[in-house]
Amino acid sequence: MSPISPDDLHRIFKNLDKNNKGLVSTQELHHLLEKIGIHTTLEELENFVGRTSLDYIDFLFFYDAMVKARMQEQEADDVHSSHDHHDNDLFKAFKVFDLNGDGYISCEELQSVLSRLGLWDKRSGQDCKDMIRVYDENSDGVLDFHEFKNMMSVPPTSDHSET
Ligand SMILES: [Ca+2]
Ligand SMILES: [Ca+2]
Repeated sequence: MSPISPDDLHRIFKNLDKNNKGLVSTQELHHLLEKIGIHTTLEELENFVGRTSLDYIDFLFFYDAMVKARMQEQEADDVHSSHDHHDNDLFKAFKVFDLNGDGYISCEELQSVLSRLGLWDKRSGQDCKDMIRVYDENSDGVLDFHEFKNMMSVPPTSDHSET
C-alpha cells in the first residue's frame, strides 16, 4: 500500500461522497480499502467504525487508525522509514482533536471528539481529566503534540482490549 497524502484523502473523500452530503457509507469505504489493498469484510468494517456512514473527520480518524494498524504490522521490518510519515499522520489526528486550534488538547476537546467518534465509553465512568493526567508530562492539564504522541503510541495500562 502506498502512503496517501492529506490532499489525496480529501479528494478521495469527495469522490466517495457522490451525493455531496458530507458522508460516505461503509460500503463505499470498503470499496476504497479493497482498492488500496486492505482486505476486510464489510461486516468487520462496520463493527470497527460502529456506524454505517462517516463524515470527513470520522474518515480521517478512521484512516489514521487504519494506517496505524498497518504500521504496527510493518514495524518489524520498516521502523525507520515509516517514522516521519507516522508523525505526520499523528499531527493530523492532533488537529482533529484540537478543536479550537490553540495547539493543545483540553479535557473538553478530548471528550467531545471521542464521543463524536463513538469512542467514548460512558459506562466505564471515564473522566477525560484522568485520561489527560496519564500523559500530561508537564501537568498543565492539557495535551501538547508531544504528549498526544505518547498517548497515541503507548497503549494505556488499563485493560481496554476490544471485545
Ligand atoms: Ca485546543
Ligand atoms: Ca501538558
